[in-house]
Amino acid sequence: MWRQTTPSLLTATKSGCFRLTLRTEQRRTVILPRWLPNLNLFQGAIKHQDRVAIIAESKKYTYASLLRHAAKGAKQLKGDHTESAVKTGEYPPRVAFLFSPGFEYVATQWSIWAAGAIAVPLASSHPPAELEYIIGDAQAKKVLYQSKFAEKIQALQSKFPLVEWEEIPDAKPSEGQDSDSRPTNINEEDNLSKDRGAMLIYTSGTTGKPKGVLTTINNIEAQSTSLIEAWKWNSKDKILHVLPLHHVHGVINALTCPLWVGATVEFFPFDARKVWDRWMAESRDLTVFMAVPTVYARLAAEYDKMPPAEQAYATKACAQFRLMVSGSAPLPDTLFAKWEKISGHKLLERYGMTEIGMALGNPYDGPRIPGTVGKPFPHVSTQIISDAGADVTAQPDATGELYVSGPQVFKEYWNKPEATAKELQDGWFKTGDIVKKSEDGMYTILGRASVDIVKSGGYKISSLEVERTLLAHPSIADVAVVGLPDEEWGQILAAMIVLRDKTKEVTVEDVKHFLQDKLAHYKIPRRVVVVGELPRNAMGKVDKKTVLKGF
Ligand code: MCA
Ligand code: AMP
Repeated sequence: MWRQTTPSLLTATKSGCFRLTLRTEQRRTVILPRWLPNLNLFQGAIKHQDRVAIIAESKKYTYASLLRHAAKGAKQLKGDHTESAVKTGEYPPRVAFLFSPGFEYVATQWSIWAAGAIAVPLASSHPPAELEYIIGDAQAKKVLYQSKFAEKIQALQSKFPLVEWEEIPDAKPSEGQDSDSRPTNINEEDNLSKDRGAMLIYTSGTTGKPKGVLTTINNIEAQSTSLIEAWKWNSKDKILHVLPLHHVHGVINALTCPLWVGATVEFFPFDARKVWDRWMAESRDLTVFMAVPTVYARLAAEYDKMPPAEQAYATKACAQFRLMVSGSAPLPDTLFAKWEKISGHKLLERYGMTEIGMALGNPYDGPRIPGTVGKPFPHVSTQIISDAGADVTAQPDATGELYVSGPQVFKEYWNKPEATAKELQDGWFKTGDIVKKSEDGMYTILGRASVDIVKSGGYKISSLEVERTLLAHPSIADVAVVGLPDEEWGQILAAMIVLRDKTKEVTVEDVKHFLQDKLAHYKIPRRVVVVGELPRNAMGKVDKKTVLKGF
């Protein structure tokens, strides 16, 4: 029985914890827990504390470590505001964060969620101009960043005098016994409204600059649990994660899903040869892999370079996987067949979008049909709406735009009520993708309704954004940007240019040089032609079908 005779002392320990020392007749020390709000993601992680959550650069980090960093980070974030300011309101503060894929990225993301703020992931590959746009558009209150990006951040700080900037030190791996024994608990009373904004991911649209897609805690939960059910994610899984962490594919499918169930995520910067080496390592401990078609094309090309004996070894190594998924862009039938020959796996092709998470997928158990993207995932509803506005969902092979509804569908475009009202009506999101459905219910994606959207290496690019940026080039009078079919990249960007001064020249290198500090590298055209004038239709609009033929 505790008997307090003198006031208690709260002291900070070296590891950053707090120790409550009660002055009693018999002195004892009680370690106070750290607290996290009552979110299902954290509830799940609490059950798996001793398991490895993250591996990065061969260092291992347990769920206990992740929870502790999340709780500590959340406390620091909330320190800037009163608790209620963070936790109430439809639009909590936006906290942007710039980290490479690794433990610190995840710990920071979780701490932002635990603080009740909106996580805005920034891409480390983006030039300052793209970061500036996102920080400004999201009206970020705070930007957290890893020390290695300090220089990149410095270039931005003067532009945002009201934003708070904080460098986050790298975490120590949890080797053996964790030095910090303070437990992390869930505060069951601390319920965040699940309909509040939780993540803002920027995606290109037909109107030019990227739009912020705001998803709520409910959306993230629905997107994750639907895939967990469909793909049988479980705590024994280990995924090799090679994708960027500023898009849904990398953030939800390959990261939040495994962490939801207590599985292990091993981050691995994509390099085809190194990925094969990792797969061929003795451990054979991986179970899931997912990527965009370009990644599979690169892996297949690397396989082709191996001598026959190594190829046989590589093929055998692929048996460790229970699931290999392709998505974000069309998977060519030839690549599907080639990959099956190489790995013995029929790739599970699925279809999704930043605004809706994953909508359609080939079956986990059952035939995977190349060229199709399967049927709606659990809890997803779909409709096909014809050009004339008729619902043709029930008519086999009728084409139309895909509409999607369900708990996965985002809340709104950030600060763009008109765009939200246009694309999201009565809970149905208009995807802009033209589809058809076969008699047995399998969907095929036929293409985009707009030629101004290009998919290259799995990244969505607005040709209008690239055109507008190129028009600032002093020698360029007019420009049309299109996506050319390409085996490796799906599409590659190409620019048809009209010069101000016909005696001058503009090359691909000039274009690259001009754009590299303005746009992400995947938005840079790889082909350039100079013409006297752009082909236009009777209305004076650039005729992009004719532009395509000019390369
Ligand atoms: C890079 N290069 C390109 C492109 N990107 N060339 C043509 N088109 C491109 N788009 C060139 C570079 O200039 C360089 O050439 C060389 O290729 C290698 O560049 P690097 O950046 O190193 O390429 P990489 O790192 O190997 O990247 C390829 C990649 C990457 C791994 C396929 O693009 C990637 O991670 N893509 C995934 C994107 C993604 O996750 N999308 C999901 C969004 P040089 O050496 O001559 O300079 S869609 C989504 O989230 C929805 C919800 C969904 O459905 O999933
Ligand atoms: P994003 O806006 O970057 O999330 O990209 C979403 C877009 O990627 C969709 O609207 C589709 O056009 C395309 N997409 C995703 N998965 C597939 C797929 N399996 N096949 C064809 N297109 C896809």
